[in-house]
Amino acid sequence: MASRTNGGKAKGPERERAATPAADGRTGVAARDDALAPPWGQRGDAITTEGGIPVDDTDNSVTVGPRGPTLLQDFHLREKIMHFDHERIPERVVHARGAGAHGRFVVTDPLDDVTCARVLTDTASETPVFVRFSTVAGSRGSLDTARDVRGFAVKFYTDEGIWDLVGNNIPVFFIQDGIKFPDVIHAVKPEPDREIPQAASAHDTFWDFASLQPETTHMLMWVMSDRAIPRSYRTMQGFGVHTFRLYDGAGATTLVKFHWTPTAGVHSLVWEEAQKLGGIDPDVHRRDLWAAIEAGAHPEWDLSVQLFPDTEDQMFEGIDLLDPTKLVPEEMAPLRRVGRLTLDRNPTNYFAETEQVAFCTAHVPRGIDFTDDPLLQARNFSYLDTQLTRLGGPNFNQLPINRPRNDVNTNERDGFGQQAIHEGVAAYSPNTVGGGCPFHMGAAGHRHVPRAVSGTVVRERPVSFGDHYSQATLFWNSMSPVERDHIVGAFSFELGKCNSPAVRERMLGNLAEVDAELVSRVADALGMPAPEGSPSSDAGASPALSMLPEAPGPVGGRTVGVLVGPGVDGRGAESLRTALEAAGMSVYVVAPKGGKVEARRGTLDVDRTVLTTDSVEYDALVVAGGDSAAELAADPWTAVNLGEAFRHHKTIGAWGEGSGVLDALGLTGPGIVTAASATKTFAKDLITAIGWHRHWDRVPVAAR
Ligand code: HDE
Repeated sequence: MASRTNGGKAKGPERERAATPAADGRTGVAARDDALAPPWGQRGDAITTEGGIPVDDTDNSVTVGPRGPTLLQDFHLREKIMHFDHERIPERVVHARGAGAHGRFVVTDPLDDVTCARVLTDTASETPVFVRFSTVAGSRGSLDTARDVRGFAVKFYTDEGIWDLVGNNIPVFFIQDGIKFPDVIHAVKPEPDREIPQAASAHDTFWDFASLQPETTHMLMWVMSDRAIPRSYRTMQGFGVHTFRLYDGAGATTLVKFHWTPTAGVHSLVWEEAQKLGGIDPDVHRRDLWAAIEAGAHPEWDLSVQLFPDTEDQMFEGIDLLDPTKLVPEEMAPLRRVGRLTLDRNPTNYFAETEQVAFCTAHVPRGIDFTDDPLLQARNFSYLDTQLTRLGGPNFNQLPINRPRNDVNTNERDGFGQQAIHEGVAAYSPNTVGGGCPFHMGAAGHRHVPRAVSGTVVRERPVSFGDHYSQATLFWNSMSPVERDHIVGAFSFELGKCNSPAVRERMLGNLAEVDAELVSRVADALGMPAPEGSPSSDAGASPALSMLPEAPGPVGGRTVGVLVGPGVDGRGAESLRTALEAAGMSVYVVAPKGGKVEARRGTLDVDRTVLTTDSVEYDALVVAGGDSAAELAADPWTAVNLGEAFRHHKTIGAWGEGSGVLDALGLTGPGIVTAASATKTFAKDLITAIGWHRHWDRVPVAAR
């Protein structure tokens, strides 16, 4: 392979960057795939112009005398500045803020009874994937922790062509018809006169729209729940949202919904924590994904499907499968596992891969087809169209990250940014001068399933899309008390930020149709009367919708801060680090000052100081034993941060003298783990406690 001088990553102070050396010996990035990222743009050791002319000096412009005017003949200066001036492309209209990673998908339980798509049936091969997670409303530089839906877009490079499953972390959507998408997005984006607020739905225009468009109500319940403030991209579910259609080799069809289930469990932040974290580490989700992959804690999801008979009315048990504001409870249509997605390689270059990746719902391989869901139909147009502006022309599929891995042979030619040098003269079908190529694949290619469709051309919603509240009630009914507290808190926050009393009043009217307790608690927080509604009394509940774990989950990729000071039991801290790291966690020693801290015996390396970190960056805090405990107890930082971790229901641990710090602060109850010394049992108890994610039964009051 050609030599590269600056393709590697510099070692930085951050642990995630100093992690596992990659296969090619560089730190931080695994060997890149030359098929996807050809190295031709960075070949040779010497600096050249874009035209390959070696350049004498890139630090000084050509001038008349060292202090004189700059000459136009300096082609290197002009090219360098011209290129710089055009380094940015338009950010995505929605989902501008994101993070991506490479990985693979393996079929474990073939779906060959319902589809001929090899990506869902072939257990012998592994499909390369690129996944991009995102927020929706914020701009590219906005914070990761905004209350928002998260995008979960998967590009499968199958050997039958690209499959893009462009989903979200919430199984339903705000609107039923794609024609409403510009409206909902204009409403949630910053208000256009002053362009605020950034990456926030807590403002009048969003709630004005939402209150007038009751089909948003079910989705609003999800967005006001903790689902909209995930702990990590690794701990989110993903959903294809729409109902798709599968077909087998004989043309028999089945309707399907796609689900991603993370093996790390489904976990979120609490709102106060999300707000603080957005300031302390606005890149937290990006960093977390990157660091987990570098550390070898490869994020994983199971792909499952819900299958439904493809009946003429495309309904299932009274639920209109074409309505994207509805889900089908797992209790009614159980998940059937198909395979496992593993993300194991970080991008080499953010722009080339994560920014330029172009997903398109209309990219489906043979065996997968669409339904008439009007939101999906509009998306099939939009994702192709948007790239013309964003990626500058019709050849965006030729960008390395978007290229299929299988052979491509089209009659499309030319256009901006054409990379291919097509041969021959017959860019048309049928032809004889090209030997008839490219020839038709017939039934061996993708085909839209033949279906009889008839009707009157209308511009109207189907009656079966008319129920906007019963599944919102189902969601509320399925929540545990703490999850309900958080939903009430979120509605109270968001509507509390609306200036218009009429908007708040209308929204309360909608919530009254969901649940009487919900509306009375939100109205109470707003200091407004609660309207009466007539919520569905038989909406039922779906326990699968609750996020509360039934048992401690995996702790790989979790973070623990160990609070230390001079005189700390350094050996204890080291042995705790070893045990927690063996379980896949990252341990950070936090001290009043940087460098090394004097330990009881020897010294201990400090990772972060009280000036550079905060409890919100950790899943658990542990107070170290040793003589440092007295000093820690007297430090206001300790009290504030332990109090915060306690309020956020996190695991808190202490050993030896460290336990006295917790006693002095009155921190007792579930999720508080103490021991005389930092033994293996102490580490094991901490791991179990962290596996619960949060200890909701700690305090009776709702954590904000
Ligand atoms: Fe998107 N959406 N969307 N969307 N969407 C885009 O495509 C659009 C919808 C989703 O990481 C854009 O390439 C319309 C539902 C994700 O690159 C754009 C409608 C769902 C991503 C677009 C919808 C999504 C996008 C912006 C209504 C969940 C990020 C740039 C008909 C199932 C993909 C781009 C990535 C991105 C349009 C509705 C998810 C403008 C018109 C429903 C995850 O084309």
